Amino acid sequence: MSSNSDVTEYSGRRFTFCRLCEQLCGLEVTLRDGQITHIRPDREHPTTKGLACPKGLAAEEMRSDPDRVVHPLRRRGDGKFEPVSWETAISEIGARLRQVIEPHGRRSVGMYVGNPTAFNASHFTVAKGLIDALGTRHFYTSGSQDTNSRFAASYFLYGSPFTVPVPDLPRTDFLLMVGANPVISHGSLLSGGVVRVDLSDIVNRGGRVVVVDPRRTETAERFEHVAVRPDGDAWLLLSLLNVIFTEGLDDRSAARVARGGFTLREFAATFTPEVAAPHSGVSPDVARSLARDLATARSAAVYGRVGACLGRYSTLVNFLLDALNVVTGNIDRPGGSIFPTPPIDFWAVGKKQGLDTYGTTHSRIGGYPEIGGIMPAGVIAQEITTPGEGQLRALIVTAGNPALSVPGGSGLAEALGELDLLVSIDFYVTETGAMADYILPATTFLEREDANIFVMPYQYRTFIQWTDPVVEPRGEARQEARILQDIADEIGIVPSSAPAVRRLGRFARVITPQLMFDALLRLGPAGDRFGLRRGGLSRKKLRSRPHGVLVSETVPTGVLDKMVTRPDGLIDLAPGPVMDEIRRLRAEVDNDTEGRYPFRVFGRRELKSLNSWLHNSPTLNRKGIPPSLLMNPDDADSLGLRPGDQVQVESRAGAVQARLETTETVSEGACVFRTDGVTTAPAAGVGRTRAVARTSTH
Ligand SMILES: Nc1nc2c(c(=O)[nH]1)N[C@H]1C(S)=C(S)[C@@H](COP(=O)(O)OP(=O)(O)OC[C@H]3O[C@@H](n4cnc5c(=O)[nH]c(N)nc54)[C@H](O)[C@@H]3O)O[C@H]1N2
Ligand SMILES: Nc1nc2c(c(=O)[nH]1)N[C@H]1C(S)=C(S)[C@@H](COP(=O)(O)OP(=O)(O)OC[C@H]3O[C@@H](n4cnc5c(=O)[nH]c(N)nc54)[C@H](O)[C@@H]3O)O[C@H]1N2
Ligand code: SF4
Ligand SMILES: [Mo]
Repeated sequence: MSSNSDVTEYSGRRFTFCRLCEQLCGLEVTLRDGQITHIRPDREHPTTKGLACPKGLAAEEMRSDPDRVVHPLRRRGDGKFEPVSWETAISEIGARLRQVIEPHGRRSVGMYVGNPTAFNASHFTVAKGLIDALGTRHFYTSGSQDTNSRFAASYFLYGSPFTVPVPDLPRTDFLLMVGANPVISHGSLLSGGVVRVDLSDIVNRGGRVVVVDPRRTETAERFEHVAVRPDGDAWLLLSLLNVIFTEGLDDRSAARVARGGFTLREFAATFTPEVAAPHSGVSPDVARSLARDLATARSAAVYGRVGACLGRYSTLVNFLLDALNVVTGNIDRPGGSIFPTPPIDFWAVGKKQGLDTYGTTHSRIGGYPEIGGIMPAGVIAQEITTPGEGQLRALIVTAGNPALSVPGGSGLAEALGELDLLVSIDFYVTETGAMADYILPATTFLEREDANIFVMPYQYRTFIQWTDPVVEPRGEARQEARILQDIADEIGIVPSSAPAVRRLGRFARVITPQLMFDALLRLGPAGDRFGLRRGGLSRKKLRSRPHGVLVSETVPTGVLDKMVTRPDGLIDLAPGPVMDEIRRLRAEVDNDTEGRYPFRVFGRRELKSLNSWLHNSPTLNRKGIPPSLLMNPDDADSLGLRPGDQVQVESRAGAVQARLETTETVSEGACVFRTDGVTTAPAAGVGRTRAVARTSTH
């Protein structure tokens, strides 16, 4: 075994981890003369123990893909791209940024930071640093599409958007899982092992896993399924609270950690299972026994993910998930919902720097509150096209494909064309990159060092792994932190969120990401305190343990006082804006069922694709699979449609065509897009859709 220090001409094995999704599977990479010949799951990896999925194992295909961008590209007058040197690209981008900034100010520059930054610590840190140094409001991330409502709920509950509980999978007796499909997704805001295996272990120990989803998903199929109407979760969760309160099943000790319980009880009073059923699609009997089982389980955890973060009440839904954890006495307790305190607590650092904000500014368009400095990506198009002070004129997109991934993508793609400058940092010419003035080639995860920093706050086992690069970057690919640093240099700013670091000017570059990592680790809870604590960790020590270090099988509890940053130190179970959402829900007259758009549509993931990308690998090859729409056979019958029909799906946002598949796994009134290989599908959100009209038959 060796640490992966020397990457050229090496023959032998190297250990690293996949950075495509949050499971972060350990990989064993075999090289001959510096070339990768095999990738296998790492059998000695402490948390993933020799398991991985086809995506990670195909990482070399992605790396050596002939379509990959490996040199900086510049758009020519005729619209085609030509290779240019890094020097030219960076200095021209700098000049064009200055041309925008001089007349219009730094606030006319923005960034969109995509999903893969969650697996690249230095990348996100420098990107956020660049935004903070510019002082611009135009900071957008893929969080708009999948997580920001979770963060908002945390802000209202705990005082900080960064305080997010994680279900204690290794110890829980009862897991209620809302809108998540970890058998395919491998878990999100949930990491620390092979999630599928840890879920099965709950059942093997005699516990239960209940999946609330409008589709009988691969996860629901394996465990217990409660079919909910899409966007009906708030009704269901309120009815669970109703039963728990009226039957006196709530844990009285909750009052010690939370305020507002009485108000919440009053709000829940009208949401009896009978009242909720038509909206949630869950029968009163099922809701009642679910509430009782949840409240009386020895330990229980309520967890929700992307399905809980979509729809019209997503902040409320995320709030209710935790409210259930609190009133059943399961917050911050073994087997309940817990707050990891990882070896490097990135969020704690962010909190110290005052970055865990909500509503300190609002978007120019729509007046939406920022969360952690992030604005909703749905406004980007209008921010570009609407003249005025602070109009968005130059955008750097890094590791993202907003033209496909953001709701209303086609309008956004058009608006991107109006920018004075668009830069895409990516290793493909994506739908977004196709509109760019420059495409700058990034490294793949096999070509860069890293640690599991951003996933750590969501780990139910305390685990840390450092990896060096496994191979040299292809062509001229560079790491994003360096690319963004170089661009920042050109416009004379220091890309850091810390004002003290910005004051160092160019000297700030001596504080490398590696140095920062080492310092944060050594001073953190598992660190060696620079020699003061024997057996503690440092970067050097991690490099000598290439499979990573399992610091502890379980996460310590009893940390709530550190996590709640509200002034009175109590969790708020009745925050005003969230209670207003309950009023809005109650007042809602659900016209849509009878109206123009009777169906509710959402997306579906496939094992072998990843959001809008990863369609290029021959083994994963999902190209050529026609877009399809899944629907309950009864719904299809009532519309006179048959499987295989080409159908048109319309919503307020637009229309797409797809081939119809019918399946009992989809609840009535719901329809599901397979989003893989589909370039025209709407974002995987809950939308409204009109009667599906047949456009041709088979
Ligand atoms: N149609 C559709 N829309 C979706 C989703 C979907 O499944 N389908 N999923 C939703 C969800 S949950 C999310 S999180 C968002 C994601 O939204 P985005 O992050 O905007 O989109 P991704 O498809 O994840 O695109 C990632 C891009 O980064 C590139 N990339 C991959 N690795 C790296 C890297 O290491 N460095 C750099 N610089 N680039 C890299 C890929 O080539 C790809 O172009 O999309 C949401 N919208
Ligand atoms: N293979 C693969 N793995 C991935 C990804 C991928 O594209 N492919 N993407 C990665 C990313 S970026 C993320 S964020 C994670 C997501 O991880 P998960 O959240 O675990 O996965 P999703 O497939 O988004 O699951 C959302 C579920 O919500 C359901 N749903 C839709 N609407 C509703 C609703 O109104 N109520 C309820 N209760 N459920 C609803 C959907 O049917 C779906 O099963 O996966 C990651 N892993
Ligand atoms: S993409 Fe597959 S191999 Fe990579 S971390 Fe996720 S589950 Fe593991
Ligand atoms: Mo996501």
